[in-house]
Amino acid sequence: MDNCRPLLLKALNKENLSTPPIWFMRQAGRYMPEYRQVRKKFKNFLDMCKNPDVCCELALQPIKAFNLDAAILFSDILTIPDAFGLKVKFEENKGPIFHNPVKSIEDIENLKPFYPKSLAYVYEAVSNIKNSLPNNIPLIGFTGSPWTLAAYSIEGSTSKNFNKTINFIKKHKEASHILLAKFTDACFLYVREQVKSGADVIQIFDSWANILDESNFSSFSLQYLRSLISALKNDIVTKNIPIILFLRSPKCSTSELINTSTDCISLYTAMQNFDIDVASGKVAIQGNLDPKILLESKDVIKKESHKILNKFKDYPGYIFNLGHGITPNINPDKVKFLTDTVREF
Ligand code: 1CP
Repeated sequence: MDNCRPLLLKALNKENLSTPPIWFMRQAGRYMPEYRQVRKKFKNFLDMCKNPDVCCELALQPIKAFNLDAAILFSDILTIPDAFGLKVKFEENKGPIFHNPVKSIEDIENLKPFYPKSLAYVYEAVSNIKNSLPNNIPLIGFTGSPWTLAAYSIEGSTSKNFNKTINFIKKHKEASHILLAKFTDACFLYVREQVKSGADVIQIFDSWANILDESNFSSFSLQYLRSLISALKNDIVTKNIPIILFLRSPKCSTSELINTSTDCISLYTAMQNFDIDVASGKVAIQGNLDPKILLESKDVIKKESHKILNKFKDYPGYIFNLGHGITPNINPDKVKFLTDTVREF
């Protein structure tokens, strides 16, 4: 019976496995020709996310192509700010653009309430994908972290250093905390609906943790990650769902990350100083091959993936992944080669 339990769930349970489960952040996306075929039918990327049948097709593409150990919901983290009325658009090859970004305290006070039902298209995609997957492939649902959602919502687009956002939180501290609390509640309700619809695991993306200094990370991000994870661990629907926390180079200690009560930490490429000895037995680890290695020769891919596999060989609960998402310039053959290399190790 135990042999049938999916590898990903065993690893998240901190079991030491002879072969780690493998999946990739951004495993569905522009690097795949079959994705580009579907993508060209939609001008605005979010319109594509609002079609649950298309999301199902896209989430299954990498499973069919590479026989991975987990599927991830096809959607985006910016569905929540869109549902708050900030009107998010993605034109092809451009990042997100907010038509109503948060510009003032009044904008925060006047935000319309979050109705979880307004994202029914996401939950429908979750149940479609879940119903199409074989039983041994778990489905990962996800949300952005409250901080990362707030950063996009204030900046109104992507940015190198999010200066506008950093100035805003300095100038409007109290209102920023109100915004973060609103996003935390929304993330909780959103994740809860994804779990009700069939998500087996949840990943939280704090992709812009890196732009905060130590004290701001603690008060504007970590605090809300802790409340979100604590709410999920105390809710009847979500309490047994493993949580993976991805953060881009946060300025905090390994213990502070473990103390969020997350089940797993997904290491960003540059997080080489993460203390594995402190984490061992407390959280599972996911990651963190540099996605750029996929541009190199097969020899280099093999050498670099073996380095990571050796590093985590005896770690209790290890999931093979990249340190960030697959980029559009990657050849899918290399992704297949990497997957085979990990399985043969
Ligand atoms: O297989 C999958 O992973 C697909 C599902 C998925 C996920 C989990 C997508 C589809 N986006 C995300 C999460 C996401 N979205 C994150 C967190 C992960 C990370 O750090 O990359 C972030 C920051 C976003 C925001 C976003 N959406 C960006 C980044 C903008 C920036 O600041 O640089 C972009 C370009 C998008 C669009 C998007 N989302 C997903 C895809 C396949 C695309 C490309 C859109 C296209 O085809 O035009």
